[in-house]
Amino acid sequence: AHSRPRVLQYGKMPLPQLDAELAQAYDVHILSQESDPDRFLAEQGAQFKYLVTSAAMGLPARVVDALPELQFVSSFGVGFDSLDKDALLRRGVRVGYTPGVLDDCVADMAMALLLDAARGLSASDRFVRRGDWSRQRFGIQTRVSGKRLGIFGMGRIGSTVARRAAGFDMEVAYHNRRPIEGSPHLYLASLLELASWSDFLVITAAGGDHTRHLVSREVLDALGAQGFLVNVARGSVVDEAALVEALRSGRIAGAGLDVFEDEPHPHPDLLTLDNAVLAPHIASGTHETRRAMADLVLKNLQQCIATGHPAVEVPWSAAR
Ligand code: 8YV
Repeated sequence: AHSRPRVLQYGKMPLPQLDAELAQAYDVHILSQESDPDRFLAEQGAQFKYLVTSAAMGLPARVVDALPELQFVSSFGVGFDSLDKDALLRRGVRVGYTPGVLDDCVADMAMALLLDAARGLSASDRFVRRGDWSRQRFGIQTRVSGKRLGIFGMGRIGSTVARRAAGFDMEVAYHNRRPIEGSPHLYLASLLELASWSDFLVITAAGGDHTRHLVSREVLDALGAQGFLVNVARGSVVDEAALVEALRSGRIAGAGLDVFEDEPHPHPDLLTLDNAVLAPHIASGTHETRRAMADLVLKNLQQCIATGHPAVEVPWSAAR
């Protein structure tokens, strides 16, 4: 009988249906569901050429090192900062991921957080539910339309946010490692300059060592007391303790956050701040987008098994 390829799944996928589809097509072992994952790796690690994971779960060097025959990783997500690049490169493992298909939904979420933070939507919902409406007035909020939107990280998602902003008659500027050729938007050479210029600063830059804590106390002070921060990228890009201080003391006006330094554990003080809108990393979490991401995870895996290379692979994997 034709035997299905063995696939090691690092843990449950961000779309439950995908777990079922993987189990249908492959001989899948879910590492996180083994009673003793370390022992399982030690005993059976050599039997796996293919591994499936997600940006949320990542892939530590320890696991890569326990899989001597590993050839290919198919990861669910556009971010690959949680996958151990050095371990994978050293071993020549090719890595597929899912860029492009989530740009619209992540950009929609950036606008939702921006509008919510500026207009106090979540705070107003709490106000109505508490019964405060009949007792007091809701505070006056901040206009969005026509304001300045700064984008840190002008990639696929950043430029999709810029298109959304045009519908709100917003002026757009950006900071990026380098200026984007042909971009109609103002390029500012530093994040500090961008923050000073912006009414709203939206983070759509990749995570990882290069961007760690770039949104610092200094950058937040440049954004200023009338300014709002929106982060739909990675919590690691922002110094979360500095952000809490800036929100608490009113050195910035508010924030809309889908990502945090230590998920699923936002800084505890964020939970008490009424000028922060908090979401549990759901920007890509629509039926349509998670389905498209799942399809790309399956396609990358299938194509790699058939041809030796994934349909879409991370830059450092493809560059070899
Ligand atoms: C995922 C993400 O939902 O794509 C990414 O990089 O962060 C999100 O879209 C999540 O990480 C699950 O992998």
